[in-house]
Amino acid sequence: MKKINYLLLAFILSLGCKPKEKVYRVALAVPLTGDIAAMGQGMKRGAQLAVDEANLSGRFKRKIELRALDDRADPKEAVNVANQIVSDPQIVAVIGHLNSGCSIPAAQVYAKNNLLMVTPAATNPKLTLQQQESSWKWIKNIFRVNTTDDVQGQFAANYVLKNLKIHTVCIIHDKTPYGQGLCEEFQKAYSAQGGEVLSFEGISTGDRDFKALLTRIKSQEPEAIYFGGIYNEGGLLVKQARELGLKSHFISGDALQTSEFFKVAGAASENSYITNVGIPPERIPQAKTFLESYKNKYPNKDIQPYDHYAYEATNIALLSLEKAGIQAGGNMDKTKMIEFLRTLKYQGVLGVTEFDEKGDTKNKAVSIYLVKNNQFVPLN
Ligand code: ABU
Repeated sequence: MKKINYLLLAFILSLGCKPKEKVYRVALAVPLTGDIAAMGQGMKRGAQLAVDEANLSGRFKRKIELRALDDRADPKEAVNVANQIVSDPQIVAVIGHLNSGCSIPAAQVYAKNNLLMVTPAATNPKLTLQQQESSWKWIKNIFRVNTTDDVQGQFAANYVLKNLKIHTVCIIHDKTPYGQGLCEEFQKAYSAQGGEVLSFEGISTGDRDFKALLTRIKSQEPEAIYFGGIYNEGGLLVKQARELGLKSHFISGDALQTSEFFKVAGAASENSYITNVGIPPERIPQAKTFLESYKNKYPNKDIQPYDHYAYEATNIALLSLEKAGIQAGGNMDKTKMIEFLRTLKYQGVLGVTEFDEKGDTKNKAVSIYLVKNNQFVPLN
């Protein structure tokens, strides 16, 4: 009896000592809980699809794993998450973060550890500009597959003035690097072209009652409200504006191009103008295949604004691993992965991606949509 127990113990111990399977891991750092989790969860689905396809293709001798971490859209938590990521030796690259306010500080942690960062959503120009500064002592590891808010803000200002013939606006932003940054770019371009900005005010993320602000704005009679921020506050703003009888057009940016905006705003979302970076995916042949695969894998999920960006960023990181990162014995060379992307020309679901000297995509396309019956109808 005793001998059987020893054998059993030896067997259990041998299980515990079994060498761990070697894998290549891609990290995804986005909000997976909290107010904007819908967008982070969508990005996780996009990245997972890319990882699953890579495993099915048989291109890699080791399994690829996605490790998704929740930064809760909080810059401090993003740095904590970044430190967890760089302490995992099997991680080959990080995809993220969603928020510019998280991406900017987290990028330094990755740079100090030579880790490739491919950003699929953060639009504030400072993210990549910081690695051009003389104070940046580390490798230039940041690449971004989406264009930036200077481009998006200028596009919106131009469209609002020239196409919509709107000559007065009140601007509201959410005081984040994204929302405020986008509004500053819009304001600069709009004023430079002769548009009149009647007011420029900040709200806080998490605020729910905007009636006092909107009542003030109503008395200014702007032809439009331009909002820089995310769908929760944007949805509530337009809903409460309509409840107050404010008829001004409502115009905003990429973080409102989600069905979550319709859920928050209800019927008040109708006729809103929303810009997003990039070309509508339906118009890109490679994206059609992605959209079909996404629908097959996640039949009950609405695609969120950055899911195809997360898919593309993950594919680009995996390509750099395959072509430059894997050395003899399967070990990784993280610096070679970063260097590889400097000369990349990639045809994917976003069209052609090539990176400029800052690490930003050269694809500067911006689209504008009109909301009709809970659909985003492209206008350009
Ligand atoms: N691009 C909009 C949402 C993410 C950001 O903070 O940039």
